[in-house]
Formats: sequence, C-alpha cells, structure tokens
Amino acid sequence: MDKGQVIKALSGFYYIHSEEGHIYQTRARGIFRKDNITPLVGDHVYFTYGTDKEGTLEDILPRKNELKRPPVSNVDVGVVVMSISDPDFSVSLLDRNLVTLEYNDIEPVIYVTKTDIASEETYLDIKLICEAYEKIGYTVILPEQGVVLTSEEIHDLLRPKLEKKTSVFMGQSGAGKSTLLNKMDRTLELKTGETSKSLGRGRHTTRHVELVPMLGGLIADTPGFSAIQFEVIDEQELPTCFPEIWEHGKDCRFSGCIHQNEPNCAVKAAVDSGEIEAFRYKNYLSLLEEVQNRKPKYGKKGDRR
Ligand SMILES: Nc1nc2c(ncn2[C@@H]2O[C@H](COP(=O)(O)OP(=O)(O)O)[C@@H](O)[C@H]2O)c(=O)[nH]1
Ligand SMILES: [Mg+2]
Ligand SMILES: [Zn+2]
Repeated sequence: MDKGQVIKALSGFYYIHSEEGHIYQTRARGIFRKDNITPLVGDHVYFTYGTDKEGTLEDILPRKNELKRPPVSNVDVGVVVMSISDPDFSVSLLDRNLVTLEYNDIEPVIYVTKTDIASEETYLDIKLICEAYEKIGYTVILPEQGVVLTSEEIHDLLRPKLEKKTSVFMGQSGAGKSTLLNKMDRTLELKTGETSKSLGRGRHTTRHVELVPMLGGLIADTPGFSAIQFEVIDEQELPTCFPEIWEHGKDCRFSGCIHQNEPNCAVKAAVDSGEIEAFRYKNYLSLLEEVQNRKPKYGKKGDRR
C-alpha cells in the first residue's frame, strides 16, 4: 500500500499527494461511510492504486489535530500574518491566534506585512514587540523597513519553516494574507483587498480548503482560519498556551495556580521583575476572564446530570 496525504476532496473523490510527490484520484473504501467516518483534507492515509484511473483510499491514520473552519487536519505550522499598520498591529489579536495554535499543537510563525509603508517610528515600536515574542521563543519574520520583498526573498524566509510541513495562514482581514500567498504562488490568484464585509459572515461554514504543494510542503489555499476555540478551552489549559507563563508557573506555590489572584504566584513575580512582558500577562488575564465568563454549554465534559 502507498502512503500519502489528502489534499483535496471534491464530489466524492479524494486527491492524494503521495510521498513521492504524485497526485492520485481515489474513492474512499465503503467501510468509511458505514462507520460514519469522512476523510478530511490533511489526513495521512494509505491507498492502493492499480492500472485503473481510480485508486482506493484504504485507511486513515490518527489525526494530530483537526481545525474546524475550514476543515483541515494534521496542521503543523500556522503563519500568523500581522500588518504593521492598516489595520494596526494588535498584540491582543496576535495572542488570540497564538493561543489557538498552541492549543492545537501547531507551531506558530509570525509574519509582519506592510513594513514597506511603515514610518521609522512605527517600525521601531513593532520591532520591539517582535523582539519580545522572539524572546519567548516564537519565530518572527519582520522584513526590513521600506523594502518590498520579491517572491524569491519571501520563499527564502519561509522555506525553512514550511518545508515538509502542512501549513495554514491566518490573521485579521486586510493584514495581507492573500497578497502574501499570491506572491508565494502566482497560480493561486486569490482576490485581494476584499473587506471583511464583502466576504460575508456565515459563509465560512461551507468554505472548502485545498492543500497546495509549495516550498516542499503543503499549504492551505484558503487564508483566514478562524482563531479562538474558547468554547472548548478551559482555565487550566489556558496557561499551557502561553509558553513563558507556563514555564514560570512551575514555581508557583499552588499546583493548578492560574496566576490570577493566588498568593505566592511566580508568574506575577516574573511580571513585576519584567521577565514576563506586562502586555502578555494582561492579554492572558483578559482571555482567562473570557473563559471564566463563558456560558456553560450543554453536553460538555464536566457537565453533571
Ligand atoms: N504596501 C503594502 N500593501 C499591502 C501589503 N500586503 C497587502 N497589502 C494591501 O493590503 C490590502 C489587503 O490585503 P489582502 O491580501 O487582501 O489582505 P487579507 O484580507 O489578509 O487577505 C490590499 O489592498 C493589499 O494590496 C504589503 O506588504 N505592503
Ligand atoms: Mg484575503
Ligand atoms: Zn501562579
């Protein structure tokens, strides 16, 4: 049997990108339908292929993760696209995206756009913020001020992160996701400059996704994965999504400290001493409150009846 990854699902066919880099058209074995299993774009699968035009998707390997909107599995890398201005760089939005990625065990890459039109003052402000994220351990790509990168230069910056990986792009509307993806692959021809209004809320539920072979990896052709899975994340899980808070939290007096109002909290001490950035802790607290104030959902685990 051959091994590959589903890159497209259309009209009952699953298109599989083999380990050798060929694409096969397959149908899923009947057993999946019977067991109510639907193969997803991103799934690592076993398949057979004879001399017919059609192969058979035989088996689905366990999923590392599964994003819902749009549906794609086994995502390794999430590129968070942030514009330096228009719309303004927002650390609270960035942290929401980072939490979503951390929660799903996806490696974040922060990519800053519109540095070509930034004033020196704005650029230096954002550079400091980027350095704070690098100190935490995140990869940040911040092109030089006043320079428009060529496709080649973008490839060189992203290839080390995206090679052999399955990646998605996310970030605020207008940040430059489509522009960036188009520059990476001219054949994509994604529309740019669309306002969030013209995209239409609610339509994302039916939006499908395809993985495109690029830079030795597979990249989702649909920019704009929705952040925040705060319907599922709980207050004990949130600290695990802030690497530096998690690290310092090991020294808190209480195990299970959520670094909010507990005494002898090592995280609060690290914020006071400047080891943890105050803005990160502030964003942590506001997300924590959001999690705590969320309306309980029926049928959730922990729901006693
Ligand atoms: N000057 C400049 N404009 C950009 C850059 N990236 C995107 N834009 C512009 O910003 C607007 C929104 O870009 P788009 O790619 O549609 O953003 P998306 O909503 O994240 O997909 C468009 O008018 C783009 O031309 C950039 O790096 N520099
Ligand atoms: Mg777009
Ligand atoms: Zn604590």
